[in-house]
Amino acid sequence: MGHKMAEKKTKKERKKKTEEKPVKEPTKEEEKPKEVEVKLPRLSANFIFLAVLFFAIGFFVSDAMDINFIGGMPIGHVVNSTVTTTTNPSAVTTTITPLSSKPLNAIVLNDKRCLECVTVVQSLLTQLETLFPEMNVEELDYGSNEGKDLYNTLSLKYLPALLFDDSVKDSANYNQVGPYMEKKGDYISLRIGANFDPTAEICDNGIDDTGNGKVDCEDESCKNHPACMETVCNDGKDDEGDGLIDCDDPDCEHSWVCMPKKEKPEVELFVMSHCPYGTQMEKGILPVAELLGDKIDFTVKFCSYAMHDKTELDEQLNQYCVQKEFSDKYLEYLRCFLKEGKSDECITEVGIDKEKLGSCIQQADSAYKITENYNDKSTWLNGRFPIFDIHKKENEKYGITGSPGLVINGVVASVGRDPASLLDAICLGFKEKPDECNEKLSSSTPNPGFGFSGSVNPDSSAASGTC
Ligand SMILES: [Ca+2]
Ligand SMILES: [Ca+2]
Ligand SMILES: [Ca+2]
Repeated sequence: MGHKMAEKKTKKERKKKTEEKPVKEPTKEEEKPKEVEVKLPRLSANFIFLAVLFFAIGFFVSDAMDINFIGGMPIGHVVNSTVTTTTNPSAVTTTITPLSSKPLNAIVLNDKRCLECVTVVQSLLTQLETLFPEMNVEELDYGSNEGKDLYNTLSLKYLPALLFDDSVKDSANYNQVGPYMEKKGDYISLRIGANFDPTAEICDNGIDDTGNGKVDCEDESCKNHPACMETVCNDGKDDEGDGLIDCDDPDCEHSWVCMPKKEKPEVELFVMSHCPYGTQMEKGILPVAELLGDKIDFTVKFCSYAMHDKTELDEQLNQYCVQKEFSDKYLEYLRCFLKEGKSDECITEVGIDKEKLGSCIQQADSAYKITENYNDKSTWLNGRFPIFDIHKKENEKYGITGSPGLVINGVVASVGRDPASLLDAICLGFKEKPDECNEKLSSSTPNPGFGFSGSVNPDSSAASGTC
């Protein structure tokens, strides 16, 4: 059955579901800013500001969606509405005791539904206040009429906006921020790489933000928001509350955990026989294959090219033929081979007929031109890797590009390399799970390479490397 390959969705990605809770609509009384007196520490301003500013650049730029750039350099970033809102912080006017004779007025136009915006503004203000101790800041919320008017008048798109009077140019430290300022109507705006669009529907706040009568997930624009999707496809829960659980929800259509079920699941593991991450996966899956026995159809297949020279080609021919001619001895052979990679000893130990094996190897070698291609470097992949074409068709079908790659019932699965995770994954492929699926196998991830001792941290790169 040519089942379409599943889109790879890692567990982490699927778990990305936002955990924010809906918040209440801002109350009317908050629309008018209140005045609060605060004292600021007298810090030596410039370096701190710039240091923090540039720290913020590095920190925020990575997932910026729409950043304002100044001289090719973004100076801050606010994530957008995919994350929810604040717990109603009051709009506040901060009055600084003027230290110079010239007053400097600034307006912060923000949206309290955007928690990140509030945090970023707070930290920016702290920095700016050290630069401009004489600054009077008025904070306006987009939710107020005044805020909305200003937003529209200045044709702003994203919030927060930091807007200064012209008098900022007379400030002693203007040269520190001048390059990051631009004219906006009657104001001078500090470009902070904001990207919160206050006119868009916020998908998880229980409010019809755009006034089109459609709240949150009902709004078309929220279709791909995590709060409006079945984000975990195998937890037995209806994540977004549309009445459809896990694989019954079309959102899970491309998740590998929703693979077609079979009476006897087909498990294809693609490796390079001497790839340390391939052997790692083999050590993880071996107890599962041994446990499930002929309740599954388990085959080790090989990548279309080798990275570990002729030894690897020979061993892959060897294992191909052991599986073909002595299938009931393969797992035993593999368990032996994975200890130290000693094929000959293992063939003897497991009691495989060497003559019969040898003739299979010879046949396969000539049919698939393994040695012939090895001797003709012009056939090598990128001139570097000899070709191993026995499972070429399957490699192409599943898009296998390295070792290891796991396919269950024709769907590429993204699974940890410990026996417990692999058992769970393969058991998802059963129409009816056998009792073996309740078995508790080890959940420690085997070391890469040969040998059964030791394990690695499942979150480390040693647990997910590929050849
Ligand atoms: Ca909403
Ligand atoms: Ca679910
Ligand atoms: Ca659902």
